[in-house]
Amino acid sequence: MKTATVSNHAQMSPPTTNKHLIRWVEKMAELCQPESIYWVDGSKAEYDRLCQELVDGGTFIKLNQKLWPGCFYARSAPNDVARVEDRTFICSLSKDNAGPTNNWEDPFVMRRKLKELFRGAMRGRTMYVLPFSMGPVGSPMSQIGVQLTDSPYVVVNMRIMARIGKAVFAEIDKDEKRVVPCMHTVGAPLEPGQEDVPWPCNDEKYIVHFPETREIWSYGSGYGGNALLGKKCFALRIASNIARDEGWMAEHMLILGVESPTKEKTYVAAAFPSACGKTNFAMMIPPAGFDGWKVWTVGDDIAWIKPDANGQLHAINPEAGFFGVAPGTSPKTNPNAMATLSKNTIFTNVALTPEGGVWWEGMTEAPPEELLDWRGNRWTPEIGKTTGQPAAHPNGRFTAPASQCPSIDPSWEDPNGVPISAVIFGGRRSTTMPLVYQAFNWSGGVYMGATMGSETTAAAAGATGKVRRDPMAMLPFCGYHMGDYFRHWLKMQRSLSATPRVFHVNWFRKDASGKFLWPGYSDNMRVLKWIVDRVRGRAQGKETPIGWTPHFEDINWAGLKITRERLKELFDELQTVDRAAWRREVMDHEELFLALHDHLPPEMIYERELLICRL
Ligand code: TSX
Ligand code: MN
Repeated sequence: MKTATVSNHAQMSPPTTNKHLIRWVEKMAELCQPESIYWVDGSKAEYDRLCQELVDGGTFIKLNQKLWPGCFYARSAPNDVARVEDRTFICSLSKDNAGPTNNWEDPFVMRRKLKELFRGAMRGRTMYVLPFSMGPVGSPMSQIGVQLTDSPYVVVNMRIMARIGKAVFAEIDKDEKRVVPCMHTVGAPLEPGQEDVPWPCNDEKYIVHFPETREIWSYGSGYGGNALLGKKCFALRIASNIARDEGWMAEHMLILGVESPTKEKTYVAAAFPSACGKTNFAMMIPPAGFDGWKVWTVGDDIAWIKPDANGQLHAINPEAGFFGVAPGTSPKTNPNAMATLSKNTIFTNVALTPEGGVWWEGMTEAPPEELLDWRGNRWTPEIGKTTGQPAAHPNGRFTAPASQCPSIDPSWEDPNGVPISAVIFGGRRSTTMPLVYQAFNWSGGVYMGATMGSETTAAAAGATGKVRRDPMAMLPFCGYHMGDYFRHWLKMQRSLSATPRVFHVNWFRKDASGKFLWPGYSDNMRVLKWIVDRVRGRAQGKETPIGWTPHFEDINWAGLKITRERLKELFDELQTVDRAAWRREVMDHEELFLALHDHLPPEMIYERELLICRL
């Protein structure tokens, strides 16, 4: 077998002494039959070379380097644009351990199926051996994986999203650290002489997790969460299993730090379902009237949270970049994201301008006169209007280094993480849910997270405006039974000297005429400050049946150009706890609980009874 097809690259012997790793690579190469094996060193030179090869092969377009320095543009195949939840499997030994919210297949049956699929799947391609660390290299909270992939697009994206290469091999060799093996193929072998396509993939897709043996096998997709295996597959589905066994938490949460004018720093972690603006919140800039306040970004998607020796929770962001949804991102909605993606960024499935720049819906007020859309077809505002087709795919993405974010927290790579004082849950709810309320205690907070939901938007499939339950925003990402996951959350309290305070926010409540009541974005700082003040024991809470809510006077309204009277009216409408609506809400919780009944912790039933009584 040949090694290293990467141009002008001398063959290296494996840059690791780990015999298990070398033997596994050999075994997998025998199965997948790649034309060559390439051990990824993670260097900038290697990255540049791979990007050039992707340009030469037609996968990448190099953007105008004056406008977008270091940036590349890719279009995926139209049948490979998002995660495939119905093709995602948790193959635990017992079906019961996967629970009713995951697809399950017998691990022996699935292994046989995967062997079949992977046999010869990399023919004509290079198999990259890609070592990665989720979390800073060497941090006691980090975890290591090695992904074997036949996609150079994956390698260059992973270099932004994780710590990869030589330093990780060194870490593996240091103390024979446990490594999570991650198999990935786009499932498009090349016969001799067959020409490649810009985005190889397979109609048949499998995203498979073996929680007991901590393995990931991904077949047929080159896109995002299906292919960058460190992210959703490892850092959430596999890590949630590791975390349960080891007494910590792997959560679908952003992490941010709030700095006050006195330089006091308070970190919070927040879970929101998709389409709620998680990245925008993580990078928020306080509004006028908040002089001296600053929001620092630690992460925008995943938090690994662990109690320290004193029973204080500490969190790391296991990622090194942002894989963010582009549409809707603009200098108005998220200036920090725009600065982050201004250079050294990979864009996928957005639109291309004639000048060699990128564009997406919501980036500017008016669209450019002419574009190539995410499929590569000519697009004008006129064509968009008549066809109803957007220029950028709604799930079009940027892959950008976190280090480029102007609000990146000075401690974002602290190997011990940052101390977490509050957990925030949220959803997109046009009714019922107030702007903000605080749970009475930890188990009330777990109930709050377990029952959270979000209204479906036009961007997702299915009926628009229906509340879909998404416990802790983990429905597609929890690698075991959701009922056991709630139990784990409850159990965490025992290893903590002080539990974080738990809050629920809703930026999306509407008035009777269907207008958003809350301006959102920067103004969310007003809510965040109340949360910090509550955590610090400085702000009053008003007791309601559902939890504590702020008094009007406890929110900083400085800088808003609305009369005090109108503001008070608005606030009262935003904070209304409509008992009738809430009784319906609690009835609705039963549906989820019935599905999980045999694993549901009794505390959840108890919390529900308490809530019903208070209503
Ligand atoms: O990200 C959002 N956030 C969080 C910001 C820190 N979005 C976008 C959601 C889709 C990803 C929001 N949309 C937010 C919000 O707080 N709020 C809204 C709803 C909204 C939309 C438009 C307006 C107001 C609210 N426009 C005007 O008031 C003019
Ligand atoms: Mn996410």
